[in-house]
Amino acid sequence: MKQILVTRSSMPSFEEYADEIKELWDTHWLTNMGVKHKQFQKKLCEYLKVNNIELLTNGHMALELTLQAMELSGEVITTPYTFASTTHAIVRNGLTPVFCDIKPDDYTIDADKIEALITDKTSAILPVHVYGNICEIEKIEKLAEKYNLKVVYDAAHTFGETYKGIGVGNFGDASIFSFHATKVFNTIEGGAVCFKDEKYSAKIYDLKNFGIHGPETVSGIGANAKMNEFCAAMGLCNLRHIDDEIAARKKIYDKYCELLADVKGVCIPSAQKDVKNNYAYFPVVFDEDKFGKSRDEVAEELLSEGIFARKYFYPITSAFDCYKDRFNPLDTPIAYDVSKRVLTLPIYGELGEENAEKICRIILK
Ligand code: T4K
Repeated sequence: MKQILVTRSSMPSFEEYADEIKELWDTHWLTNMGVKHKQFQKKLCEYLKVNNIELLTNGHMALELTLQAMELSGEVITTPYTFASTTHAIVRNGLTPVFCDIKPDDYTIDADKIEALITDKTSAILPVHVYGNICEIEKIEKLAEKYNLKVVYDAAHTFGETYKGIGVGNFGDASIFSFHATKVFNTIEGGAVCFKDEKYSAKIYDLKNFGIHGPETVSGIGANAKMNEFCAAMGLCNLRHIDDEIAARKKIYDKYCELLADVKGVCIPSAQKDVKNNYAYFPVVFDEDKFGKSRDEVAEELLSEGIFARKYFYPITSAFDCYKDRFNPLDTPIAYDVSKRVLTLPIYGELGEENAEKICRIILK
């Protein structure tokens, strides 16, 4: 039986990639901010409509080192409805995540519930543009101004998106992106961060390159989180095809919407106002009482037909084993509830509308 996975890395042709990396065999310059890194950085700034971008080894290190660069302390308000990385980045910086609930319509942080969680220990808000849904930027900005808090967006899912025509990397004090193999846009592994204040670009550069300032000068206590030339080359290739990939994803997304809209007990995404979408994920939330089957039953049925839908994001991070006895998942009842009912359906450019139809047929059966 042919398997369909939740996503499939988009790749250029072998020849295109081989052509892109050919010069590395002449120069033998494979990493440490080489030519491909520089070219890719410049091209990304243009595509993402941002003034600055630092490239890193992956999205997680971009986030973890950004929090470190901002010298945050105490508590960070965030949501548990996300991938492990968001919460781990906070905890691994010695900070305490304070979990705010999400909105039931787009699963992003409920900005109206943030203020009640702010204490004299709060230093930042870390909202997640989950599935590519943009958070309530204006409300969050107002709160940050009022309480003098930093805002770091986990924009791992929002490559290429705009809000009111502005590149999503421009919001908050920083926004981090993931270029992992499973993302709309990939550099095999990779990540990046954009800052409002460019002074942080120098800080993150130190943190990703041992704090080295010259062959005999080390003035910062940095780690190693540089993007290498092969990943940057993959980025240069994939960037040439990104608009086609997003357009192909839109067709799948529209097909799912067409076939699953108006089905009782099935909640599908709705378009956000003023947002240019990248169609990163297609989350479906099942109401067992109305639909007649639970999320888990639907997932099993799909699996029996070789279709690997995924339960992103179940469990919520506050329910992880590693955080047992530390957080209470019931503090965020909406996130907890949605996580038990959500299934993200396969979506990627090469999936094809006929496969999307097949997936819907199985669900509706
Ligand atoms: N913040 C958020 C909100 C995130 O979602 C993520 C990552 C991060 C931060 C951190 O960014 P990175 O440090 O990862 O750059 C995957 C990804 O590994 C992860 O990047 C992503 N979020 C998360 C949502 O999904 P898994 O453990 O579910 O991946 P895996 O290996 O099960 O792969 C899923 C499917 O993707 C496979 O069934 C097939 C396909 N696939 C996978 C790989 C590895 C490919 O087509 N090619 C591949 O090379 O975490």
